Amino acid sequence: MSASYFKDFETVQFEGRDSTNPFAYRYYDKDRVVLGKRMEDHLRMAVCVWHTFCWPGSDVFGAGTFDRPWHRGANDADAARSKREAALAFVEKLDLPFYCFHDVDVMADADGIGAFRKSFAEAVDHLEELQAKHGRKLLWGTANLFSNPRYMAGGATNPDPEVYAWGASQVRDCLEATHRLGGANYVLWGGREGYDTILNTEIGVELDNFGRFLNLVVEHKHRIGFEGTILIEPKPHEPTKHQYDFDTQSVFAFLQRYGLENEVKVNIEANHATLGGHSFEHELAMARTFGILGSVDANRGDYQNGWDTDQFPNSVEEWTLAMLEVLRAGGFTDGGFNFDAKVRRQSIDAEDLFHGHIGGVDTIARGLLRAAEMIEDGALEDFRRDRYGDWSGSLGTMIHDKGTSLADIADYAVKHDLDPQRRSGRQEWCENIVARTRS
Ligand code: XUL
Ligand code: CO
Repeated sequence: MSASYFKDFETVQFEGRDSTNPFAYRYYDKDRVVLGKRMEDHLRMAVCVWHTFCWPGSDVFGAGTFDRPWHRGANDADAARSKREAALAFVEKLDLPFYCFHDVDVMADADGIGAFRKSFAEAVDHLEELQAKHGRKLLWGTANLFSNPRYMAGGATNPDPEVYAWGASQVRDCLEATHRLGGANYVLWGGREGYDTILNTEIGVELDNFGRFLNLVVEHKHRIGFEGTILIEPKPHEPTKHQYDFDTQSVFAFLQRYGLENEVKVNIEANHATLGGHSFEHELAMARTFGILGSVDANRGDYQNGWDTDQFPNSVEEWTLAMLEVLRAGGFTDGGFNFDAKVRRQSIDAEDLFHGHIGGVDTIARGLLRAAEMIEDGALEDFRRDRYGDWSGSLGTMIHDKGTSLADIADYAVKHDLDPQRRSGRQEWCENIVARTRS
């Protein structure tokens, strides 16, 4: 039932910015070399299985609208198989290199820990075949420790150690599966690792258990020889009122507290950044600064809505600023851009899945071209460097010297009768550079 789902669609190809074909890329030209690297290698784009193949188009007020063939009955072995086949076929039709999944996205429903493990193992065998058949790779795998009612009070932060142990079983299996499938990263998004009210929550116990869990995951990664990166995905809230992995700065503090700052990086999601009261580029810049920029979940929120709308990226300006940060960070090593995005509930046709992804791919590709243009032009980078240039002068060096005290610096100011002159930050000039970029 699934092999035919995309039969009316050709593989999407680059046709250039003058193309009128809605099923072509206008900016994403995978072999084009930008700043010394092929576009495909810069962007490492991935399709996510959950929004694109599992979500039926339901919302809190209404049932699914999509009528995908694999959703017509129970999520049994046949349906799960069809869904996997459709997913990998779709990634190939888009000619993108990667996909991402949660354990529960790719398997048939199963009750009980033994049946769950068996069902997931069957899915992984099949995914291995499908990856070879369609020539696609796994950007990351992750275990879903938030949907099943057992996780209502969290996985690794649950008051009940039996739930914690169930979560350990899922994560062990999913990490090993990711390793076997050649995944480049392993993600942990702690959707329910937080609280709904402090009245019933021992934050200290929960954080320590969470830190221990992450240490155990890292230990297991090394034990099995997985060389990919372990990533935490920050989000401030939803479904919990407060999620412990609130944003990149909170995650970095958490990693330092539990001794993991050299082991774990972040998977930054655009919509999570804005939910946290930050811009997308703020989160990327913060991760770059701490040296923990791992990967990105590509999507966007809505300026009016205060929840995770997970729409496809469509703002070239936002993605220009984002790509500037990714390039400043030196680009991805294991990471990439995963479309953690879903078409709207009224976009019910197979072709809508193409429009969503094609638009997102081109927005990101154009952001890359524009950011590369700004880097090559150099004016913005030069201005920023010059702005801090005095820090390599004599006073800056003296301040940084470990032997210098607060009093030494204060005495310097008094002795030289310092009267610093104000210098423009040239914000509008900087913004005009972005707006005038031609690519
Ligand atoms: C939820 C979210 C997740 C993670 C993976 O907001 O972004 O889909 O990306 O669990
Ligand atoms: Co995400």
